[in-house]
Amino acid sequence: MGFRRLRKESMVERRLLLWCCFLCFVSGFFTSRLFLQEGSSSAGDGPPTVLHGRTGESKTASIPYQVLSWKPRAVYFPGFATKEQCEIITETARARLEPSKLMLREGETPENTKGIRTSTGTFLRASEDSTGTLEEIEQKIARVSLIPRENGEPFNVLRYEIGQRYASHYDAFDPAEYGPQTSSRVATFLLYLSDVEEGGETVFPFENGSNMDIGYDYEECIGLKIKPNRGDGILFFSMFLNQTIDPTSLHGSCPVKKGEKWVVTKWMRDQRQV
Ligand SMILES: O=C(O)CCC(=O)C(=O)O
Repeated sequence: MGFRRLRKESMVERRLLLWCCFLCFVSGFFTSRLFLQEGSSSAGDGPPTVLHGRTGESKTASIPYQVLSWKPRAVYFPGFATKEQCEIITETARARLEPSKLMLREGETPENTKGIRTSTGTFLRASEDSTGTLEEIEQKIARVSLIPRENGEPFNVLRYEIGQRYASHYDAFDPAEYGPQTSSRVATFLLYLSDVEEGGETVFPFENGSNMDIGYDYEECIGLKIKPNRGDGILFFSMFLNQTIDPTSLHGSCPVKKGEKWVVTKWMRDQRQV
């Protein structure tokens, strides 16, 4: 009797175990299907998306771009900001403009470098703009560059009036010329806040290695020239992937001949800035 009872009990236990395994399998199967359906929206209207990480985005984005050059690595973004966003940035900066400054090498003074950078400008943090526009632009720059927002310097809004310019220069500061640096500017995003009737192009004189062996005069506007167009942006890298300065990233702003140029610069460094 006792033996029979024992056998019956162990059969019940085995069945229970089998049921548990079956239920685990079925619930696992359906849960994974549910996740996969969430991640892949091919059944919906928009383009298909994939599962994303905690810091990723749940939707695909269409941000048009054109590679301008590989030497330096430079990309153009048409329609990066709206007309209204450009106006908000310009008006926030207008009352605060001061003569633009330069980082000085040893032996350089504000007097003997006069004329290199003749624009006026101001620095603005995204938090200083209550409309949230700078915040939106900063986020979008981080998304297209994949450089975290924390690595960006405050925005530098610049106004160039007729005849004003920025002679060709590097954004990355070579420690051999500028002394030890705690971090380096690796990339720059320029957002044009206005059109310019004539002149005012951003210029890359050494694009693809051109003009490097002619004793180039840093004030000359030759090479790859980009005409400012309100709302459009350019991203370029001043450093190679091995963290040395890309000599072809030399760039400047040609003098404005007709009209006025407004642009906002976001320099991005290899170390967090905040
Ligand atoms: O105004 C431009 O187009 C270029 C500005 C620039 O070179 C800079 O701010 O470093």
